[in-house]
Amino acid sequence: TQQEQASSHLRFPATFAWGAATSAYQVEGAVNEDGRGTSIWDTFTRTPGRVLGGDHADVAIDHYHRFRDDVAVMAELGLTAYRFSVSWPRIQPDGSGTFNLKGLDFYKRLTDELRANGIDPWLTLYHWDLPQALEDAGGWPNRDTAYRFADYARCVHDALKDHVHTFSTVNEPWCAAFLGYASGEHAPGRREPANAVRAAHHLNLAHGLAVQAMDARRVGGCVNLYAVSPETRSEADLDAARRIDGLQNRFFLDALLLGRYPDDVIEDLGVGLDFVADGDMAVINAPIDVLLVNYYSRFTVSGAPGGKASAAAAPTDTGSPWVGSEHVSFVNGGRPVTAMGWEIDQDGLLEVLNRVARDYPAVPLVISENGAAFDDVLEQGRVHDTDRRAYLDAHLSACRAAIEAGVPLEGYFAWSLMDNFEWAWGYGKRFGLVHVDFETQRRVLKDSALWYAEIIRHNRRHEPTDS
Ligand code: PNW
Repeated sequence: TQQEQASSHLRFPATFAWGAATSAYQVEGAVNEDGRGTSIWDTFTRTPGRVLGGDHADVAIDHYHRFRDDVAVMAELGLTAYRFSVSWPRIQPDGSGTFNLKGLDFYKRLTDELRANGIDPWLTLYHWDLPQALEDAGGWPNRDTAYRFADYARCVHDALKDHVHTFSTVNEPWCAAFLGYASGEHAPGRREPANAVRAAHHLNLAHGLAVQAMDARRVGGCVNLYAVSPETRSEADLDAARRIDGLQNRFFLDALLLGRYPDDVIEDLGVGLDFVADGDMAVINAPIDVLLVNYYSRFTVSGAPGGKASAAAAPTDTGSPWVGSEHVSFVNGGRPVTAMGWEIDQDGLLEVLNRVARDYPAVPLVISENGAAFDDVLEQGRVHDTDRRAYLDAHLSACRAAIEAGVPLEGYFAWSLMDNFEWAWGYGKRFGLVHVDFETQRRVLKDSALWYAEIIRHNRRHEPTDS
Protein backbone atom coordinates (compact mmCIF):
# COMPACT_ATOMS: atom_id res chain seq x y z
CA THR A 1 0.00 0.00 0.00
CA GLN A 2 0.92 3.63 -0.20
CA GLN A 3 1.72 3.80 3.51
CA GLU A 4 3.92 0.76 3.42
CA GLN A 5 7.44 2.00 3.82
CA ALA A 6 10.90 0.67 4.24
CA SER A 7 11.06 -0.09 7.95
CA SER A 8 8.20 -2.60 7.84
CA HIS A 9 10.47 -5.10 6.07
CA LEU A 10 13.64 -4.11 7.82
CA ARG A 11 15.16 -6.38 10.35
CA PHE A 12 16.89 -5.12 13.44
CA PRO A 13 19.38 -6.98 15.61
CA ALA A 14 17.74 -9.61 17.82
CA THR A 15 18.78 -7.79 20.98
CA PHE A 16 17.42 -4.41 19.84
CA ALA A 17 15.23 -2.81 22.55
CA TRP A 18 11.71 -2.02 21.34
CA GLY A 19 10.31 0.58 23.65
CA ALA A 20 8.02 3.46 24.40
CA ALA A 21 8.53 6.26 26.90
CA THR A 22 6.64 8.44 29.38
CA SER A 23 7.54 10.67 32.31
CA ALA A 24 6.18 10.85 35.83
CA TYR A 25 4.52 14.26 35.89
CA GLN A 26 3.04 13.79 32.42
CA VAL A 27 1.20 10.55 33.24
CA GLU A 28 0.97 9.70 36.93
CA GLY A 29 -1.54 12.10 38.50
CA ALA A 30 -2.18 11.23 42.17
CA VAL A 31 -0.24 14.32 43.18
CA ASN A 32 -1.40 14.24 46.79
CA GLU A 33 -1.12 10.53 47.44
CA ASP A 34 1.19 8.41 49.56
CA GLY A 35 3.17 11.35 50.86
CA ARG A 36 4.24 12.96 47.58
CA GLY A 37 5.61 16.48 48.00
CA THR A 38 5.12 19.46 45.71
CA SER A 39 7.16 19.84 42.55
CA ILE A 40 7.94 22.93 40.49
CA TRP A 41 5.43 21.71 37.90
CA ASP A 42 2.63 21.69 40.50
CA THR A 43 3.47 25.30 41.26
CA PHE A 44 3.94 26.31 37.63
CA THR A 45 0.64 24.84 36.47
CA ARG A 46 -1.09 26.80 39.25
CA THR A 47 0.40 30.09 38.02
CA PRO A 48 -2.02 31.84 35.64
CA GLY A 49 -0.76 32.23 32.07
CA ARG A 50 1.92 29.56 32.24
CA VAL A 51 0.12 26.56 30.75
CA LEU A 52 -2.33 26.69 27.90
CA GLY A 53 -5.92 26.49 29.10
CA GLY A 54 -4.79 26.43 32.73
CA ASP A 55 -4.27 22.67 32.45
CA HIS A 56 -2.46 20.84 35.23
CA ALA A 57 -1.57 17.22 35.89
CA ASP A 58 -3.26 16.52 39.23
CA VAL A 59 -4.93 13.56 37.55
CA ALA A 60 -3.05 13.44 34.21
CA ILE A 61 -3.81 10.00 32.73
CA ASP A 62 -4.10 8.43 36.17
CA HIS A 63 -1.22 6.07 35.52
CA TYR A 64 -0.47 5.89 39.26
CA HIS A 65 -3.69 3.91 39.70
CA ARG A 66 -3.91 2.30 36.27
CA PHE A 67 -0.33 1.12 35.85
CA ARG A 68 -1.30 -2.55 35.71
CA ASP A 69 -3.71 -1.90 32.84
CA ASP A 70 -1.07 0.25 31.16
CA VAL A 71 1.54 -2.50 31.43
CA ALA A 72 -1.03 -4.83 29.87
CA VAL A 73 -1.24 -2.41 26.94
CA MET A 74 2.56 -2.47 26.64
CA ALA A 75 2.47 -6.27 26.62
CA GLU A 76 -0.19 -6.17 23.90
CA LEU A 77 2.16 -4.01 21.83
CA GLY A 78 4.97 -6.50 22.42
CA LEU A 79 7.29 -3.89 23.92
CA THR A 80 10.55 -5.29 25.24
CA ALA A 81 11.44 -2.10 27.12
CA TYR A 82 9.63 0.77 28.84
CA ARG A 83 11.22 4.09 29.76
CA PHE A 84 9.59 5.97 32.63
CA SER A 85 10.75 8.48 35.21
CA VAL A 86 10.66 8.56 38.99
CA SER A 87 8.99 11.53 40.63
CA TRP A 88 11.61 13.00 42.98
CA PRO A 89 8.97 14.54 45.31
CA ARG A 90 7.40 11.10 45.79
CA ILE A 91 10.74 9.84 47.11
CA GLN A 92 11.86 12.98 48.97
CA PRO A 93 8.87 15.29 49.48
CA ASP A 94 11.16 18.21 50.35
CA GLY A 95 14.09 17.23 48.14
CA SER A 96 16.36 16.16 50.96
CA GLY A 97 16.36 14.10 54.12
CA THR A 98 14.17 11.10 54.76
CA PHE A 99 13.09 8.85 51.96
CA ASN A 100 9.42 8.10 51.59
CA LEU A 101 8.98 4.33 51.38
CA LYS A 102 5.47 4.59 49.98
CA GLY A 103 6.86 6.50 47.04
CA LEU A 104 9.54 3.89 46.40
CA ASP A 105 6.92 1.15 46.69
CA PHE A 106 5.02 2.47 43.70
CA TYR A 107 8.07 2.03 41.49
CA LYS A 108 8.67 -1.43 42.92
CA ARG A 109 5.12 -2.42 42.01
CA LEU A 110 5.51 -0.90 38.56
CA THR A 111 8.85 -2.58 37.82
CA ASP A 112 7.62 -5.92 39.18
CA GLU A 113 4.65 -5.73 36.86
CA LEU A 114 6.90 -4.86 33.92
CA ARG A 115 9.29 -7.71 34.61
CA ALA A 116 6.43 -10.15 35.04
CA ASN A 117 5.45 -9.19 31.50
CA GLY A 118 8.96 -9.54 30.09
CA ILE A 119 9.41 -5.77 29.71
CA ASP A 120 12.78 -4.27 30.68
CA PRO A 121 12.32 -1.16 32.87
CA TRP A 122 14.49 1.84 31.88
CA LEU A 123 14.40 4.24 34.78
CA THR A 124 14.99 7.98 34.39
CA LEU A 125 15.77 9.75 37.66
CA TYR A 126 14.85 13.27 36.66
CA HIS A 127 12.30 14.34 34.09
CA TRP A 128 11.89 17.94 35.25
CA ASP A 129 9.77 17.61 38.42
CA LEU A 130 12.15 19.23 40.94
CA PRO A 131 10.89 19.29 44.54
CA GLN A 132 9.58 22.82 45.14
CA ALA A 133 11.59 23.09 48.35
CA LEU A 134 14.81 22.85 46.31
CA GLU A 135 13.59 25.54 43.92
CA ASP A 136 12.83 27.71 46.96
CA ALA A 137 16.47 27.21 47.94
CA GLY A 138 17.61 28.50 44.53
CA GLY A 139 16.82 25.64 42.15
CA TRP A 140 19.33 24.39 39.58
CA PRO A 141 21.35 27.63 39.58
CA ASN A 142 22.25 26.64 43.15
CA ARG A 143 25.13 24.14 43.16
CA ASP A 144 23.75 22.34 46.21
CA THR A 145 20.87 20.99 44.09
CA ALA A 146 23.37 18.75 42.28
CA TYR A 147 24.45 17.17 45.58
CA ARG A 148 20.83 16.72 46.64
CA PHE A 149 20.24 14.93 43.34
CA ALA A 150 23.13 12.54 43.94
CA ASP A 151 21.62 11.61 47.34
CA TYR A 152 18.27 10.99 45.76
CA ALA A 153 19.86 8.94 42.96
CA ARG A 154 21.71 6.74 45.46
CA CYS A 155 18.49 6.09 47.35
CA VAL A 156 16.48 5.17 44.27
CA HIS A 157 19.31 3.00 43.01
CA ASP A 158 19.71 1.15 46.31
CA ALA A 159 15.98 0.54 46.57
CA LEU A 160 15.45 -0.55 42.96
CA LYS A 161 18.74 -2.02 41.79
CA ASP A 162 17.35 -5.54 41.79
CA HIS A 163 14.39 -4.41 39.72
CA VAL A 164 16.10 -2.19 37.17
CA HIS A 165 19.16 -2.71 34.94
CA THR A 166 19.37 0.68 33.28
CA PHE A 167 19.32 3.91 35.25
CA SER A 168 19.53 7.20 33.42
CA THR A 169 20.11 10.50 35.12
CA VAL A 170 18.73 13.79 33.76
CA ASN A 171 16.29 13.90 30.86
CA GLU A 172 17.27 16.61 28.37
CA PRO A 173 19.39 18.97 30.47
CA TRP A 174 19.08 21.58 27.68
CA CYS A 175 15.31 21.83 28.26
CA ALA A 176 15.58 21.77 32.06
CA ALA A 177 18.13 24.61 32.01
CA PHE A 178 17.16 26.85 29.13
CA LEU A 179 13.37 26.42 28.98
CA GLY A 180 13.19 26.46 32.77
CA TYR A 181 15.55 29.35 33.56
CA ALA A 182 16.07 31.39 30.35
CA SER A 183 12.89 31.38 28.22
CA GLY A 184 10.58 30.55 31.11
CA GLU A 185 8.42 28.28 28.95
CA HIS A 186 8.86 25.47 31.45
CA ALA A 187 8.88 25.37 35.25
CA PRO A 188 10.08 27.17 37.25
CA GLY A 189 9.48 29.81 34.57
CA ARG A 190 12.40 32.08 35.38
CA ARG A 191 13.89 34.39 32.75
CA GLU A 192 17.45 34.70 33.99
CA PRO A 193 19.88 33.90 31.15
CA ALA A 194 23.05 33.88 33.26
CA ASN A 195 21.42 31.63 35.85
CA ALA A 196 20.28 29.30 33.07
CA VAL A 197 23.93 28.64 32.22
CA ARG A 198 24.67 27.89 35.88
CA ALA A 199 21.64 25.59 35.87
CA ALA A 200 22.99 23.77 32.80
CA HIS A 201 26.33 23.19 34.50
CA HIS A 202 24.71 22.00 37.72
CA LEU A 203 22.44 19.62 35.79
CA ASN A 204 25.56 18.18 34.16
CA LEU A 205 27.28 17.99 37.53
CA ALA A 206 24.20 16.29 38.98
CA HIS A 207 24.44 13.72 36.21
CA GLY A 208 28.10 12.98 36.97
CA LEU A 209 27.64 12.87 40.75
CA ALA A 210 24.70 10.50 40.34
CA VAL A 211 26.67 8.20 38.03
CA GLN A 212 29.35 8.01 40.73
CA ALA A 213 26.82 7.55 43.53
CA MET A 214 24.91 4.69 41.94
CA ASP A 215 27.32 1.95 40.90
CA ALA A 216 24.50 0.78 38.65
CA ARG A 217 24.72 -2.22 36.40
CA ARG A 218 24.05 0.06 33.44
CA VAL A 219 23.93 3.81 33.68
CA GLY A 220 23.25 6.44 31.06
CA GLY A 221 22.95 10.14 30.42
CA CYS A 222 20.30 11.67 28.20
CA VAL A 223 20.53 14.55 25.73
CA ASN A 224 18.12 16.02 23.21
CA LEU A 225 19.92 16.50 19.93
CA TYR A 226 18.84 18.33 16.80
CA ALA A 227 20.19 18.43 13.29
CA VAL A 228 21.03 22.06 12.54
CA SER A 229 21.37 23.68 9.10
CA PRO A 230 22.26 27.21 8.08
CA GLU A 231 19.65 28.77 5.80
CA THR A 232 22.34 29.82 3.30
CA ARG A 233 26.11 29.55 3.12
CA SER A 234 26.49 33.18 4.19
CA GLU A 235 28.94 33.84 6.99
CA ALA A 236 26.13 35.05 9.25
CA ASP A 237 24.02 31.94 8.69
CA LEU A 238 26.97 29.60 9.16
CA ASP A 239 27.76 31.36 12.42
CA ALA A 240 24.13 31.05 13.52
CA ALA A 241 24.24 27.30 12.84
CA ARG A 242 27.52 26.94 14.74
CA ARG A 243 25.97 28.75 17.73
CA ILE A 244 22.74 26.76 17.88
CA ASP A 245 24.49 23.44 17.29
CA GLY A 246 26.97 24.52 19.95
CA LEU A 247 24.48 25.23 22.70
CA GLN A 248 21.95 22.53 21.85
CA ASN A 249 24.28 19.64 21.03
CA ARG A 250 28.00 20.16 21.66
CA PHE A 251 27.71 21.85 25.05
CA PHE A 252 26.21 18.66 26.49
CA LEU A 253 27.92 16.02 24.34
CA ASP A 254 31.39 17.52 24.92
CA ALA A 255 30.75 17.75 28.66
CA LEU A 256 29.46 14.20 29.13
CA LEU A 257 31.69 12.41 26.64
CA LEU A 258 34.86 14.54 26.49
CA GLY A 259 34.86 16.22 29.90
CA ARG A 260 35.04 19.81 28.64
CA TYR A 261 32.88 22.65 27.39
CA PRO A 262 33.49 23.86 23.83
CA ASP A 263 35.45 27.14 23.85
CA ASP A 264 33.34 28.76 21.15
CA VAL A 265 30.12 28.08 23.08
CA ILE A 266 31.56 29.50 26.30
CA GLU A 267 32.48 32.61 24.33
CA ASP A 268 28.98 32.85 22.77
CA LEU A 269 27.35 32.53 26.19
CA GLY A 270 29.25 35.55 27.42
CA VAL A 271 29.24 34.49 31.06
CA GLY A 272 32.27 33.71 33.18
CA LEU A 273 32.83 30.15 34.30
CA ASP A 274 33.30 30.96 37.95
CA PHE A 275 30.73 28.31 38.83
CA VAL A 276 32.83 25.50 37.31
CA ALA A 277 34.91 24.16 40.19
CA ASP A 278 38.14 22.20 39.85
CA GLY A 279 37.35 18.58 39.14
CA ASP A 280 33.77 19.19 37.96
CA MET A 281 34.47 18.29 34.36
CA ALA A 282 36.02 14.95 35.33
CA VAL A 283 32.92 14.17 37.40
CA ILE A 284 30.64 15.08 34.49
CA ASN A 285 32.77 12.89 32.23
CA ALA A 286 32.27 9.83 34.51
CA PRO A 287 32.07 6.75 32.26
CA ILE A 288 28.56 5.83 31.14
CA ASP A 289 27.35 2.58 29.60
CA VAL A 290 24.82 4.07 27.23
CA LEU A 291 23.88 7.48 25.85
CA LEU A 292 20.17 8.17 25.53
CA VAL A 293 19.37 10.43 22.59
CA ASN A 294 16.03 12.16 22.16
CA TYR A 295 15.46 13.31 18.59
CA TYR A 296 12.50 15.15 17.10
CA SER A 297 13.50 17.60 14.38
CA ARG A 298 15.94 19.77 12.45
CA PHE A 299 16.48 23.50 12.97
CA THR A 300 17.20 25.76 10.01
CA VAL A 301 18.72 28.98 11.24
CA SER A 302 19.73 32.40 9.98
CA GLY A 303 22.01 35.10 11.33
CA ALA A 304 19.92 37.79 9.69
CA PRO A 305 17.10 39.32 11.75
CA GLY A 306 13.47 38.76 10.91
CA GLY A 307 12.77 35.08 11.56
CA LYS A 308 11.25 33.46 14.63
CA ALA A 309 13.09 33.47 17.96
CA SER A 310 12.79 29.70 18.33
CA ALA A 311 11.86 26.76 16.15
CA ALA A 312 8.15 26.78 16.92
CA ALA A 313 5.85 29.24 18.62
CA ALA A 314 5.59 28.73 22.37
CA PRO A 315 2.03 28.59 23.69
CA THR A 316 2.70 31.24 26.32
CA ASP A 317 4.58 34.51 26.65
CA THR A 318 8.24 33.51 26.86
CA GLY A 319 11.74 34.80 26.25
CA SER A 320 14.56 33.26 24.20
CA PRO A 321 16.22 30.07 25.42
CA TRP A 322 19.28 30.84 23.26
CA VAL A 323 21.48 32.60 25.78
CA GLY A 324 24.05 34.78 24.01
CA SER A 325 22.60 33.97 20.59
CA GLU A 326 19.24 35.71 20.91
CA HIS A 327 19.74 37.33 17.49
CA VAL A 328 19.60 34.00 15.65
CA SER A 329 16.34 33.39 13.83
CA PHE A 330 14.69 30.08 13.08
CA VAL A 331 13.39 29.90 9.54
CA ASN A 332 11.21 27.59 7.51
CA GLY A 333 13.29 24.73 6.15
CA GLY A 334 10.52 23.75 3.75
CA ARG A 335 9.53 20.44 5.31
CA PRO A 336 6.10 19.32 6.48
CA VAL A 337 5.46 19.96 10.17
CA THR A 338 3.77 18.15 13.05
CA ALA A 339 1.05 19.68 15.23
CA MET A 340 3.87 21.21 17.31
CA GLY A 341 5.09 23.06 14.23
CA TRP A 342 8.25 20.94 14.33
CA GLU A 343 9.64 20.04 10.88
CA ILE A 344 9.75 16.35 10.05
CA ASP A 345 13.24 15.24 9.05
CA GLN A 346 14.32 11.64 9.41
CA ASP A 347 17.60 12.40 7.61
CA GLY A 348 18.44 14.60 10.58
CA LEU A 349 18.19 11.57 12.85
CA LEU A 350 20.70 9.63 10.75
CA GLU A 351 22.94 12.69 10.69
CA VAL A 352 22.81 13.08 14.48
CA LEU A 353 23.54 9.39 15.11
CA ASN A 354 26.44 9.32 12.64
CA ARG A 355 27.83 12.49 14.17
CA VAL A 356 27.83 11.14 17.73
CA ALA A 357 29.44 7.90 16.59
CA ARG A 358 32.07 9.77 14.52
CA ASP A 359 33.00 12.69 16.77
CA TYR A 360 32.90 11.13 20.24
CA PRO A 361 34.44 8.19 22.07
CA ALA A 362 32.53 4.98 21.40
CA VAL A 363 29.44 4.52 23.57
CA PRO A 364 26.32 2.44 22.93
CA LEU A 365 23.37 4.61 21.92
CA VAL A 366 19.61 4.36 22.10
CA ILE A 367 16.96 6.64 20.72
CA SER A 368 15.17 7.29 24.00
CA GLU A 369 12.46 9.53 22.51
CA ASN A 370 11.19 10.04 18.99
CA GLY A 371 7.67 10.78 17.90
CA ALA A 372 5.18 13.37 16.82
CA ALA A 373 2.01 15.19 17.82
CA PHE A 374 -0.78 15.25 15.27
CA ASP A 375 -4.42 16.29 15.39
CA ASP A 376 -5.83 12.83 15.94
CA VAL A 377 -9.48 12.03 15.40
CA LEU A 378 -11.11 9.24 17.39
CA GLU A 379 -13.90 7.83 15.25
CA GLN A 380 -15.84 4.66 15.95
CA GLY A 381 -13.15 3.43 18.27
CA ARG A 382 -10.29 3.97 15.82
CA VAL A 383 -7.62 6.59 15.26
CA HIS A 384 -6.31 6.48 11.69
CA ASP A 385 -3.07 8.31 12.40
CA THR A 386 -1.31 7.55 9.14
CA ASP A 387 0.80 10.70 9.66
CA ARG A 388 2.26 9.39 12.93
CA ARG A 389 2.78 5.96 11.46
CA ALA A 390 4.70 7.48 8.54
CA TYR A 391 6.76 9.59 10.94
CA LEU A 392 7.75 6.58 13.06
CA ASP A 393 8.36 4.43 10.00
CA ALA A 394 10.68 6.97 8.41
CA HIS A 395 12.62 7.47 11.64
CA LEU A 396 12.95 3.73 12.24
CA SER A 397 14.36 3.41 8.74
CA ALA A 398 16.92 6.05 9.68
CA CYS A 399 17.80 3.97 12.76
CA ARG A 400 18.27 0.91 10.58
CA ALA A 401 20.49 2.90 8.20
CA ALA A 402 22.56 4.11 11.15
CA ILE A 403 23.09 0.53 12.35
CA GLU A 404 24.15 -0.46 8.85
CA ALA A 405 26.62 2.43 8.86
CA GLY A 406 28.16 0.98 12.01
CA VAL A 407 26.51 3.15 14.68
CA PRO A 408 26.15 1.13 17.93
CA LEU A 409 22.42 1.80 18.24
CA GLU A 410 20.80 -0.62 20.66
CA GLY A 411 17.19 0.43 20.93
CA TYR A 412 14.34 2.77 20.11
CA PHE A 413 11.69 4.30 22.38
CA ALA A 414 8.67 5.94 20.81
CA TRP A 415 7.47 9.13 22.50
CA SER A 416 4.99 8.52 23.85
CA LEU A 417 3.29 5.33 24.94
CA MET A 418 0.08 7.27 25.57
CA ASP A 419 -1.33 10.75 25.06
CA ASN A 420 -0.48 12.79 28.14
CA PHE A 421 0.19 16.21 29.67
CA GLU A 422 2.37 18.03 27.13
CA TRP A 423 3.97 20.62 29.44
CA ALA A 424 3.17 24.23 28.50
CA TRP A 425 0.70 22.90 25.91
CA GLY A 426 -1.37 21.09 28.51
CA TYR A 427 -3.57 18.37 27.03
CA GLY A 428 -3.71 20.14 23.68
CA LYS A 429 -1.03 18.04 21.95
CA ARG A 430 -1.22 14.29 21.53
CA PHE A 431 2.01 12.29 21.10
CA GLY A 432 0.70 8.86 22.07
CA LEU A 433 0.69 5.53 20.27
CA VAL A 434 -2.37 5.02 22.43
CA HIS A 435 -5.25 7.48 22.48
CA VAL A 436 -6.46 8.60 25.90
CA ASP A 437 -9.85 10.15 26.57
CA PHE A 438 -8.87 12.68 29.23
CA GLU A 439 -12.40 12.59 30.73
CA THR A 440 -13.04 8.85 30.97
CA GLN A 441 -9.36 7.74 30.90
CA ARG A 442 -10.28 5.18 28.26
CA ARG A 443 -7.26 3.91 26.29
CA VAL A 444 -7.58 3.05 22.57
CA LEU A 445 -4.72 1.75 20.44
CA LYS A 446 -4.18 4.08 17.48
CA ASP A 447 -3.33 2.65 14.05
CA SER A 448 0.29 3.65 14.69
CA ALA A 449 0.31 1.41 17.78
CA LEU A 450 -1.05 -1.55 15.81
CA TRP A 451 1.59 -0.92 13.15
CA TYR A 452 4.39 -0.65 15.76
CA ALA A 453 3.23 -3.93 17.31
CA GLU A 454 3.57 -5.57 13.87
CA ILE A 455 7.09 -4.20 13.41
CA ILE A 456 8.07 -5.55 16.80
CA ARG A 457 6.46 -8.93 16.16
CA HIS A 458 8.18 -9.18 12.77
CA ASN A 459 11.54 -8.47 14.39
CA ARG A 460 11.12 -10.75 17.36
CA ARG A 461 10.35 -13.73 15.17
CA HIS A 462 13.97 -14.32 14.37
CA GLU A 463 16.35 -16.44 16.31
CA PRO A 464 18.99 -14.78 18.49
CA THR A 465 21.63 -15.94 15.98
CA ASP A 466 19.85 -14.13 13.18
CA SER A 467 21.06 -10.66 14.12
C1 PNW B 1 10.63 16.33 25.18
N1 PNW B 1 11.89 22.17 22.70
O1 PNW B 1 10.37 17.67 25.43
C2 PNW B 1 10.39 15.70 26.54
O2 PNW B 1 11.40 14.84 26.98
C3 PNW B 1 9.05 15.10 26.69
O3 PNW B 1 8.68 15.11 28.05
C4 PNW B 1 8.05 15.84 25.83
O4 PNW B 1 6.73 15.46 26.06
C5 PNW B 1 8.46 15.57 24.39
O5 PNW B 1 9.82 15.94 24.15
C6 PNW B 1 7.57 16.27 23.38
O6 PNW B 1 7.64 17.65 23.54
C7 PNW B 1 10.77 18.73 24.68
O7 PNW B 1 11.15 23.20 22.76
C8 PNW B 1 10.07 19.92 24.87
O8 PNW B 1 12.97 22.19 22.04
C9 PNW B 1 10.44 21.06 24.21
C10 PNW B 1 11.52 21.02 23.36
C11 PNW B 1 12.23 19.85 23.17
C12 PNW B 1 11.85 18.70 23.83
